[in-house]
Amino acid sequence: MWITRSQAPAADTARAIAAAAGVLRAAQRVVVATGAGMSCESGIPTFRDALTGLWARYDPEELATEAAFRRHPARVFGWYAWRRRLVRAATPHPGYHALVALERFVPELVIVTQNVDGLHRRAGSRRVVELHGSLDRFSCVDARHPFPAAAAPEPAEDTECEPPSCPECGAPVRPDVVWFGETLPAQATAEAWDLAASCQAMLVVGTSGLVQPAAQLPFIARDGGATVIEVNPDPTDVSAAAHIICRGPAGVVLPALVAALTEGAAT
Ligand code: BJW
Repeated sequence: MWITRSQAPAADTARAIAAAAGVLRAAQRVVVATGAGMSCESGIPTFRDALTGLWARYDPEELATEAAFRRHPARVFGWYAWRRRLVRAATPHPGYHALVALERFVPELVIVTQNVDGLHRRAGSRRVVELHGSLDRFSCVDARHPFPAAAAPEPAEDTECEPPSCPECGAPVRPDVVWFGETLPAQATAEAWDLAASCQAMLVVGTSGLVQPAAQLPFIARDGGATVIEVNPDPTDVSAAAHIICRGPAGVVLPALVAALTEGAAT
């Protein structure tokens, strides 16, 4: 993979990338744990970036709850419709394609993501565990009856939007994501926890490590003997668990990591 001079990582990051490549080369099972920063360079704001436009006056942590949806269904449904539009307009950046390429170098590679944007699957990653649900699925707020995505309203404007009603029970329909105070999907959680405890390397990309229980994953991997590698331009709560820290954006560091593995494979 070709890296231009402007995309080349700084010298200390380049050293960390070389060390990370050595760890990945020796690993049988690798988990890539991703958060909102993974999608930043695709034009999707992180969860904790300040909101813009109509949503600027709201705190995302106060919109991402069932209580907020029940109090202001049109506001919360409209916010998610706006985010779905951003995601549909986005394309996976080179870091996503690098994670697909990484599958060639590792016997078993699994992505465990907190993201709800579906970009890993769109890029072509084969094994993706979604911990916080998906923007593309819907269910009613009371019984969680599934609701077809094709029937969900898609406002063309950045606006509040009344949610549809469940055809089975009449309750308002919500996005099938995991809000604060809700439990994570049981099967995805069990799989992620097993993988974290049994991998030889965990690459943690673009998460602040603030949100539980996903924030435990790097610590579980470390306790299980894995080498933890962080990819993030800024220090985070994950940094304490990391053996190797690649300070830089995912769209630069991940392609450089694949380039280092490719060069190593050629020699
Ligand atoms: C780049 C970059 C570039 C920038 N390249 N990087 C224990 C202690 C304290 C609190 C709790 C606890 N246990 C549970 C809680 C409560 C709560 C919680 O964790 N709160 C914290 C805020 C304190 N957790 C929950 O409620 C969870 N449920 C639960 O525990 O249930 C158990 C239970 C239930 C009932 C009763 C009792 C127990 C559920 C959490 C669900 C989180 N859901 C959300 C919303 C999903 C839908 C949506 O997107 O709207 O998930 S919240 C939000 O945060 C979203 C994200 O997936 C998640 C994580 O955010 P992430 O990915 O880390 O993003 P950011 O924005 O924080 O960080 C971005 C990073 O990218 C930064 O580091 C940048 O530097 C970096 N970056 N550019 C690489 N180019």
